Amino acid sequence: MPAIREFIRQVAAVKRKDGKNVIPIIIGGDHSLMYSDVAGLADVYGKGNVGVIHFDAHYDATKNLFGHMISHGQPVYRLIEEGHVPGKNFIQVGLRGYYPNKESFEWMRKQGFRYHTMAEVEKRGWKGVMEDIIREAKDGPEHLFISFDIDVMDPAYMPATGTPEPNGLTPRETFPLIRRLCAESNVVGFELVELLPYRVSGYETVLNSERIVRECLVGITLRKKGITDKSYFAPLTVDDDRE
Ligand SMILES: [Mn+2]
Repeated sequence: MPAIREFIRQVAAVKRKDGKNVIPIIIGGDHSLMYSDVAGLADVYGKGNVGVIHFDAHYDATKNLFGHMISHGQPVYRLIEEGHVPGKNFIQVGLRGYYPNKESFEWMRKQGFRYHTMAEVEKRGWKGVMEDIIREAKDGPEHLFISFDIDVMDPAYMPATGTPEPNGLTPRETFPLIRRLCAESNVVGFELVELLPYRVSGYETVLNSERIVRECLVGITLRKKGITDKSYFAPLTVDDDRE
């Protein structure tokens, strides 16, 4: 954990040619990585100066798991407890299933978390929820970290993961949101975690995981080029304005 945190700190402190910092992209590995990744970025930008958008079926804020202080179920608790990220700068997307339970939701409310469960998506529809997520991402600290646990997506698309949970996001819901978050917010780091390729033999999980990372890279590039129009599509790919 300390070695990863130090490595992230070193990478994120490097200045690019345009004067901005390098954006580390971390591919895991389980979600315990999140602790080191976010703490390393907070070492660079300052405690409380990095907000987190956390995509996950689970809330990962367990206080004590079988006596352990850190595991893939605890990074959020540790980050909050140690003050790296205030609860109000935490946005969770995709929660569902048996966890978080009532007590967990109450803890999240107390910390000031903003969260969007799949129950909310069912109630309101994806479009409205997605716009809220993007608006909230801009209503926080200047720097944003995206933590993407692949189990936020439906196991139909991401079966090779340790704790799959039915009724998740589809690619068509997820990809545009990742692209837009990376285009419209100041993303300073991105992680994709919980990929477990040997759990299910097949190609779809790595295929979709690779695309998630690529959507973020496209978003970062759009931002660099000054294209932040949310309805942006490469003109040749759409038939809207054909003469
Ligand atoms: Mn997780």
